[in-house]
Amino acid sequence: MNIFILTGAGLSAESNLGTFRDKGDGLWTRFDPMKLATPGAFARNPGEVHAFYNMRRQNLLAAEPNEAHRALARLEAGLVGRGNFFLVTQNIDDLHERAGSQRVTHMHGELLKARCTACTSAMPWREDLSVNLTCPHCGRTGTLRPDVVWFGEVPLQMDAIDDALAQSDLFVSIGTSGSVYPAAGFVEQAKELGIRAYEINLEPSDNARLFDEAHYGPATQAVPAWVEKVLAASVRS
Ligand code: BJW
Repeated sequence: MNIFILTGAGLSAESNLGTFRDKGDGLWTRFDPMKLATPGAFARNPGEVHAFYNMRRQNLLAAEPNEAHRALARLEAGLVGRGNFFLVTQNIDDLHERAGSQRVTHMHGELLKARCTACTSAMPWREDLSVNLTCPHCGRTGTLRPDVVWFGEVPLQMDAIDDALAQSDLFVSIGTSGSVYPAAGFVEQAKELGIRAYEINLEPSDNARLFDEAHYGPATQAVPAWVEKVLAASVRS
């Protein structure tokens, strides 16, 4: 069995990192993404964008992976030699890695990395960013930005993602509203290729009608339960 998994903010919600669009406390219900998550916003007001990502980086450094992250790491380990496992996340946190996942594709980048807009070097970064910093690679000042993918930018590793999806037997979408492309289009791609699609989310996503099967509930309960079923079936087969 070749499994392709897409994760979103709902997976890390129970690690206290919040989501983008949940009513009330979603980041994009409190902050305007057009002022914080576009290249134009960064060009116009880098200080405000840095403050937003500095706050989120500090929250991330205080957060811990949850049972859903740990279950996906167990699944990856349990499927070694039994099939391909491809995990792509829209999340910019490092909770999959800290839970033990070995191979994670971060299509929207990583909050614990900075990138220089002048020389394009990317580097690990755990401190606050500001316009006063100098790039350690090229020596220019004011050019460092969070290494994340904003609206209007092309998500990372799309060729590898498309290849892995095409080779899978099962597409599983976990904790994502299905409202941001190209990730929101993966389920349609899967269906066109005849691949079964399964959704795990707190509530039906924008694309819920496209999935063959779904389980609605908190990720920390729904994901471990599903993983145990898959691992048990893989041992029998
Ligand atoms: C739980 C739970 C619990 C809660 N347990 N579940 C049409 C077609 C194609 C593109 C476009 C289009 N129209 C517009 C576009 C462009 C745009 C786009 O999609 N806009 C939409 C608003 C319509 N897309 C882009 O600009 C992208 N680039 C692009 O398309 O380039 C062109 C190109 C593509 C491919 C090849 C070649 C060219 C870039 C998108 C970048 C998105 N960036 C952000 C910010 C990243 C940095 C940061 O974190 O600040 O990424 S926006 C934000 O949304 C973030 C997320 O990764 C992304 C998705 O959010 P997610 O994860 O789904 O979170 P939520 O909050 O929406 O949903 C959470 C879900 O969890 C909910 O359903 C809850 O119910 C659930 N939940 N608690 C389980 N405990």
